[in-house]
Amino acid sequence: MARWAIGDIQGCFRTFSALLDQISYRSERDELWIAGDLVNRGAGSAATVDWIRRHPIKVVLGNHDLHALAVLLGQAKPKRKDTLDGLINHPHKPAVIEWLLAQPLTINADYWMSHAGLYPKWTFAQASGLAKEAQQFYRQQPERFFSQMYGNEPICWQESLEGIDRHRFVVNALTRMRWVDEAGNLDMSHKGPLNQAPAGLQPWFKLGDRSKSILFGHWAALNTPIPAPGVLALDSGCVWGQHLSAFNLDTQQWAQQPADPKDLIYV
Ligand SMILES: [Mn+2]
Repeated sequence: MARWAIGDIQGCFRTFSALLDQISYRSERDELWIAGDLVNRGAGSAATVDWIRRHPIKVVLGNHDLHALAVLLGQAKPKRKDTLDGLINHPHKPAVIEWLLAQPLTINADYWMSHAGLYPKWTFAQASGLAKEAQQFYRQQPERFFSQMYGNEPICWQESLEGIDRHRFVVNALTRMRWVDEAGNLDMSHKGPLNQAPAGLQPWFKLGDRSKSILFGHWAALNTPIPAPGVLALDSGCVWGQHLSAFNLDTQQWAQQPADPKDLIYV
């Protein structure tokens, strides 16, 4: 039995399949964790979702998956570079929506995983509790949540936050965060590499709870698999023509599959 974690697939289904072959993944034997952004920008969003929802995978949702939900629920228009048509016209669209809504935003086990990482002011348990609260809210009132999900405010956590503002902050921190200032304010405008730190900001993983190792994706420009001790960066820029990575949770080995050109639309 092996346990592998894979980063941002973003619809690169051919590359994903080749990576599973490379690591000899067998669903009846092995465990697979996927760090979100299953869909969008690559050619095979629907194929990726269809394969994952037929297998026993530990998935967390990323910002692109939540955007896909907003579009599928009619609460957002597709953006120019979106590759969500296969999901929008999916013959089992209601089942796809139901499956996406049922996937968590964090996994809290011997490793902790979310798409963007751990907000420095939260413990692992607190972050996972807030994630469940947000998910419960958007499962119960999907139209209300997804029509108001977009936006960067509030930029800092306060326990007193309520309603949509509270859940928007939680979702932003878990799926879009990169740079944070000393006070815990999120900056959503910079995406660059570590050596281009914006003034007054540091990457989220310089601070915070390290009682277990963290798996995350979302930040392809980091270009380094272990940017801090116990912090495992799984997004190696597949959809931008680089690699899809898998990390073995037990042996700490990495496997990399070069992006299949047939998956790529914007390269
Ligand atoms: Mn992302």
